Amino acid sequence: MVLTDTVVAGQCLVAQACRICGDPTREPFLDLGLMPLANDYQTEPGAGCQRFPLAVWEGGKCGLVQLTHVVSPEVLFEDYAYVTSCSLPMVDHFAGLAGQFAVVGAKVVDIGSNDGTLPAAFAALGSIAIAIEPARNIECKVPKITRFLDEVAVSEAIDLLRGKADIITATNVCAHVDDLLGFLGHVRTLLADDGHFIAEWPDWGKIAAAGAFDQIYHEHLSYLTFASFAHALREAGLQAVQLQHIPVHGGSLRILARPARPNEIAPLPTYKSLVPGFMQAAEATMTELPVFLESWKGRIAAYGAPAKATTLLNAVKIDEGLLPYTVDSTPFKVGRYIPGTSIPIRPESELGNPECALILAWNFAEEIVRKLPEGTRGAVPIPFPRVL
Ligand code: DWN
Repeated sequence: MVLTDTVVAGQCLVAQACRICGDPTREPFLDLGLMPLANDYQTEPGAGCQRFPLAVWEGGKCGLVQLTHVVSPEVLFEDYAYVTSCSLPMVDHFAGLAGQFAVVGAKVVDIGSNDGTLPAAFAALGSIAIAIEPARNIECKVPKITRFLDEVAVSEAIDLLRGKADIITATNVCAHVDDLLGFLGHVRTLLADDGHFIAEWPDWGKIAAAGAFDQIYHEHLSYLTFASFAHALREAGLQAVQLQHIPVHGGSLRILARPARPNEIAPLPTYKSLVPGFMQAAEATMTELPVFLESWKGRIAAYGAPAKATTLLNAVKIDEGLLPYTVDSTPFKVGRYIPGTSIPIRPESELGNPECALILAWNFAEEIVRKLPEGTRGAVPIPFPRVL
């Protein structure tokens, strides 16, 4: 538990200060009210699901955009619906990442590994790769420590690898961690002095530019930029040495960092608020989406049941009247409903031939458009609802 949080309803805490710079909490710039958990797929239409406050505020010093409330990670991640390898573009993406950094014989630890697609790619290139992942329901392709990253996981990893890690990867996990400085401290402890840490996350810069309010859900506690993450790294004794902009998940950042040298204090990047632009784009989409769907009523279905669709559809109150069904490649999701709605999830083979398919997994629109049958146009809700 982070000292800045106070218990509200047992499974949800209220943040009292910025988890990176300690700045006191401020008024949220966007409050979506009580929202379902993004991966809480129900077996009954419109079944009552747990709802928690979902609102975002922007810190002063480091400018970190973050949620006002923190839902317990045990509730969110120990029984998890998302499976990396159900998105083939992610399998290719992680093969590319391993291809760029793998070294034969290197000790690699992947944190928040889901089904182990990334460490398996490192192992395929001769590295010795293990995973640290809390989900108990997802089978992992490499040896796995089933825990959140903590002291015990660090010592178990060092035992398993017979030494510290040469490479630590954390993709789409740093935004999900409440005690981010503690997390990075464990990374520093687990990392060899000449080791490297690679982190990836959806870039708040891209989210803001696209008005992608659907990326706001309870799993995403922080909306990181290079500036706020560099601030956190420094607090943990790590130094960024490389920054890459990568296209995955609507535009992400990849940082390569190493242990900071004694007395090494690199200047922190400056930060300009992106909130006004974000709000303008998000509100435009929130207004247009029901109009767009009304214009395609009876001729449109959806494609994908990503976590982000839960925020998109609940925030704009879209239900099966406008989107009669969606399809998804994840076996666990098929036969269930998008949380908080009565929109059923069918297998991809049952898309049929609607005149238009709204691609809710818009970050994979390019790949999914190629899968659409003759006569079905592809459309995306973000940035701004439009036919492709
Ligand atoms: O941060 C997170 C990211 C990494 O993954 C997690 N908090 C949760 C999850 O977010 P998401 O569910 O919004 O991620 P995706 O990767 O955008 O989800 C894509 C969805 O689309 C999956 O359910 C699989 C599905 N899909 C499909 O049905 N056919 C994807 C592709 C590429 C396809 O061809």
